Amino acid sequence: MQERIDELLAAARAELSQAGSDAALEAWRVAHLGRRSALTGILRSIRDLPPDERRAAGQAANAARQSLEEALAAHRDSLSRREDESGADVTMPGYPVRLGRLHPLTRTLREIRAVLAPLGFRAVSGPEVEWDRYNFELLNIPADHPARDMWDTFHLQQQARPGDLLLRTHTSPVQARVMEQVRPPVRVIVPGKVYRYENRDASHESEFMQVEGLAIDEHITMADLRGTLTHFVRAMFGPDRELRIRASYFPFTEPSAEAEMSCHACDGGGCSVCGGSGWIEILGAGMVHPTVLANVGYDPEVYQGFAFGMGVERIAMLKYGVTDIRSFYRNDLRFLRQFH
Ligand code: FA5
Repeated sequence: MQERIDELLAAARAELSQAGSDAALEAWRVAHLGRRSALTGILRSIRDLPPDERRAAGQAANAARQSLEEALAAHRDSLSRREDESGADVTMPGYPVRLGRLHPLTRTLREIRAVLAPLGFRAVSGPEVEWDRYNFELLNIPADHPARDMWDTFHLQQQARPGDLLLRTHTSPVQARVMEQVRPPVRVIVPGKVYRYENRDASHESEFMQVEGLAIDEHITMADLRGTLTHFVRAMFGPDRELRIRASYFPFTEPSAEAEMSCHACDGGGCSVCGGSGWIEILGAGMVHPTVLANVGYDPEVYQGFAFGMGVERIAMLKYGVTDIRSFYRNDLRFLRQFH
């Protein structure tokens, strides 16, 4: 009996400490001291006990009742004192607290990292203000190479020269930085901001994010690239996605490829998301060019590898059905609140 009473007391006290208004106090009183409360039930059942137990049980239950009544009075008193001291009505409901959420690009970036990390890709970073040497030269794009036109560059000096500083136009310069520092095997991803002197439109930003991937070892082939990217699109967009690799051109890869996945909106049948083709381009990739390997001191006869570079906003647009890339950077809460 005493045990049951102790339990009731503990529960009632815990509840009382949460009561912050007159209404809550009254509800508590009815629940714990009212006619239908457990304690009143115990008091009533005492007459059914054997005579020699009645006295002790009666005393215990009455003492419990009294202690709860005192606790109630004390709590009521402290509530009204709190109100007096601050001059505020502490029983007034508070302002609702709005929970913050992760930005859709942060979520996409985290998801990309989470898909690639188990394959052994470690995330590294590099500078956004970069030397021409890393952004272009070491990547097999010497000065005056026509491929420089593929990246409209913000130069930090008047004229583009090999020793000049610029805002990196892609995350690929970090390939060279990593390879200069470590010996193979290499397996890294590089998430980061990149900048291009471009007109902004629904699918182009002048400041956006990329994730670069790089894997170098002794026996890496196109099949490894294909396997990695197939795993990536299935993990990001569902197990039914197919990967298609088409020939492309980047000066720092040979062969170069454009990876496309079967459209996740129509399953490859053709719709407005994929422009009717059933395929969506998701990234540029290829086998690292032997010249790039030699530039960083790797022997291209011994080591090979693959690299890829994707646009994070473009992946997020596909994932969330966003039709204008600029929405990500407008800070419009009506847009941002859609992403739970
Ligand atoms: C590159 O930047 C290469 N560095 C990618 C690469 C890495 C190829 C490693 C081979 C090996 P590209 O310019 O195509 O390639 O850009 C890669 C991705 O960035 C595009 O597929 C696209 O998703 C995204 N992207 C490019 N330009 C913009 C832009 N203006 N706004 C938003 N995203 C863009």
